[in-house]
Amino acid sequence: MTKIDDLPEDTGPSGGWGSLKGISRIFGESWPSPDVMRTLKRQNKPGGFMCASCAFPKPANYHPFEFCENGAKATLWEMTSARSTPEFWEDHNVADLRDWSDHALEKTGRLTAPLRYDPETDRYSEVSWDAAFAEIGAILKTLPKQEVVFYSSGHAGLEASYLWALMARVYGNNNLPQSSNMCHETTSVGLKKVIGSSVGTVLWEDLDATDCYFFFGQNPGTNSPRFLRPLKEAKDRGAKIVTFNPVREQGLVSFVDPQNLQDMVTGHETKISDQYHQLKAGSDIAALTGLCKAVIEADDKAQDQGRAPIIDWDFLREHGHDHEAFIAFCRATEWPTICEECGLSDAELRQAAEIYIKAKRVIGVYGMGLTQHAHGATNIGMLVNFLALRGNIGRLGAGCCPVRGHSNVQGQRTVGIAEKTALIPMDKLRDLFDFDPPTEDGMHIVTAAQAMMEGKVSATLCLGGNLVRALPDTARVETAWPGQKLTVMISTKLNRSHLYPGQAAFILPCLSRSEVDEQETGNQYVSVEDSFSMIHGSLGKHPPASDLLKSELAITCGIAQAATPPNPKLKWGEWVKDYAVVRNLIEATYPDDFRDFNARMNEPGGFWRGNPAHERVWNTESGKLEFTTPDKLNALGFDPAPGRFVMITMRSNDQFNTTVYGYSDRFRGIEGTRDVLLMNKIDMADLGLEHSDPVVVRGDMGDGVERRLEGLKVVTFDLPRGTVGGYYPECNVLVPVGLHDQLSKTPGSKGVPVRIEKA
Ligand SMILES: Nc1nc2c(c(=O)[nH]1)N[C@H]1C(S)=C(S)[C@@H](COP(=O)(O)OP(=O)(O)OC[C@H]3O[C@@H](n4cnc5c(=O)[nH]c(N)nc54)[C@H](O)[C@@H]3O)O[C@H]1N2
Ligand SMILES: Nc1nc2c(c(=O)[nH]1)N[C@H]1C(S)=C(S)[C@@H](COP(=O)(O)OP(=O)(O)OC[C@H]3O[C@@H](n4cnc5c(=O)[nH]c(N)nc54)[C@H](O)[C@@H]3O)O[C@H]1N2
Ligand SMILES: [Mo]
Repeated sequence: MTKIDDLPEDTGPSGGWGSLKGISRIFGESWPSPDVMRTLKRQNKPGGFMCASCAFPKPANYHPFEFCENGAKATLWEMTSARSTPEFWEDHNVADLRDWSDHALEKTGRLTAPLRYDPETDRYSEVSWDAAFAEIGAILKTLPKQEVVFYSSGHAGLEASYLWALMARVYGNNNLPQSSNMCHETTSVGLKKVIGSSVGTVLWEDLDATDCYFFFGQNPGTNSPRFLRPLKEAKDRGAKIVTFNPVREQGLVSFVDPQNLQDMVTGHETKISDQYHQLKAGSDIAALTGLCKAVIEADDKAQDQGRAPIIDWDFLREHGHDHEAFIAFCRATEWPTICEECGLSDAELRQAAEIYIKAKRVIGVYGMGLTQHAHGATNIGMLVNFLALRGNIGRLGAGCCPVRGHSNVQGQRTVGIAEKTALIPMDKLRDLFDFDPPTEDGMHIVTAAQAMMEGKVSATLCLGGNLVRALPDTARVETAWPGQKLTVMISTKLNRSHLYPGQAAFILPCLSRSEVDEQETGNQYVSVEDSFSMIHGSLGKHPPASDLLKSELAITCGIAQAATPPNPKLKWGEWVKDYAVVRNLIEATYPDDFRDFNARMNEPGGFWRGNPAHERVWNTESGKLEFTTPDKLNALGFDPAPGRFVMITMRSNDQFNTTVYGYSDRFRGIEGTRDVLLMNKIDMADLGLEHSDPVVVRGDMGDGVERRLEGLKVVTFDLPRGTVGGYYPECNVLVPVGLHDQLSKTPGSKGVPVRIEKA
């Protein structure tokens, strides 16, 4: 069934009955085990388990159902009754499975037993845990230490993640890339540079107090649906919302709260965005320059007329650094130049600035639309400039709000998953564990992918994730990945990364967060950190999918024990028995962040680990908030050229990253397929294309690498001219690994140069 030939005009509000239908479809497809409702009720509440989907914060005053459409989908998907057992491999081999879709692979169900790859038969077969650990350890001992990579996707709890990072350092390197290297690394580096904090400055109390949101490139309806309720509450009290996004995302247009019976029955929709500005992909620097220019002009006028200033000059004098240069840049940049770059008129930008000027407390929200660009860090710097002009940072109801991805992606960085030695208290580790931590910086995910393509990575161990599929340049990664001596994937479900085994390859199945993690001292809590830097305990109560599953922490300790020399201070075997002991180690390593960790982790809403920028203390080079003066008006890594389009790679409402729940992107009206290229109708006419024509998309980076994607159908879509859209991960084959943010190396997945031809 494909609806692409017949696009509905109105796809309905976000939330509402559509979201319940979305949940019930997954329920029907994955046949979760019976006590799923009890598990869902415990989701995101103290004493319950913390959603394994996104990192949106969990409130202290929780609701009866503190989960959203996509959080429920994630839980149902994980609690499926389907099992991917070793017997599955009697009927399938690796080569055949490469023709399966990502959806079909994961739909085989939860992995039940450790598996080892057999090159003779091209199949995986069951192996005992002891044999797997012993063999992995033996191989690791023979490899050049600098050539081994320890990747983590942001799922695993703080305890396992802390030990994962410790294992890498005891083994002998800092090669600890993480999924955030592909998403909010721009924040970790770029936001840190300008405000001295690598995380957002906003808390729940700010959401409750704000009277204005500016959204840049973040899609709450799909990626953080629990955000929709605070947005609705803000609208109910008269707050304004302004959105900058090339795509009209339904969650930012209107919302019906599925947990509000009255709204559901009456179909009462809340209009979310007061203004929606569909700028060209990659042109936020221009739009923000325009917004700031309008604020500066309004300030000039106010001062001329003897009114109170519009700009918060006191804030700039006390806290700003280099704002003079930035203001001069805005004055010198002419409106026509700004408008041509972003595709918006000066009237539109002035109207948006008007809302900003009238608001007392503004929150700037951003996501991948700012971070995944060649000049993503400049995008973030520009958003901070804009907020700072009226002192909208470090006070109630205002601030900078990056919305993070995986449920514990931020927390993993907090407890030591980082390739940069400067970020780690190495002396503490030395004192606590009596070893010499490696002193050289390790590999970032982009450096690791490039090294792998040059044959310089011997082994990759993955704590979760689906790296082969998530990385840019899929075709090149698929060629390079099997050249490794060893690949180890700690996973819950089968995915494409398992189908490119190294010379020795293991799939190690782990418990999911909703499941009981029974150890010698009982069922173990794990903990996570959300986007607002709140730490929460999480306890699974659902029976494990298989008796053979181990926790991520137990697997980490099993590998560490086999791969590293004995050391009485490194009690891998003991730590598995009681995770509270590991939390004490985390507290000993990071005492400021984790004071009284064990005692406080079940406080409602979690405990806050603090953020100096929230208190207007700027740990930057100048000790002040650093203004960014851009050297160009777009964030792209290439110049315009005739026939060249900018592709954004997008998420549907029916996926979590590479996990494809189904083929219903209902907010965008695309049903039954993901093989589409979304395009403006005038651009289509220029290329002689008609709706639903097959097209070939070619990479246009000009770096000598041939990149090509066939099998897409073009769909007429409401996008600015010059911007086209396709789904991630399918379009990753077109994303050059060398196209990344200058400062943080985050891949430029929202600004990919392509050419389009009729197939
Ligand atoms: N259900 C679900 N939830 C998820 C995920 C998921 O896949 N599914 N993924 C999780 C992860 S790991 C992450 S990092 C987050 C990602 O969540 P988001 O940050 O929301 O990421 P995307 O949906 O990739 O892109 C966000 C928006 O950027 C817009 N955009 C693209 N290019 C530009 C641009 O140049 N400028 C502007 N202003 N906007 C642009 C896109 O149209 C899109 O609406 O969500 C997390 N939550
Ligand atoms: N073109 C393009 N590329 C992108 C992006 C984009 O927007 N465009 N987004 C990027 C972003 S933001 C991110 S974060 C990365 C995501 O990259 P990854 O984090 O590597 O990928 P995921 O799809 O989240 O990983 C899914 C797999 O994780 C495993 N899994 C699920 N739950 C658990 C668990 O509890 N424990 C363990 N151990 N394993 C589990 C399952 O086996 C599942 O198949 O992709 C990046 N790649
Ligand atoms: Mo992410």
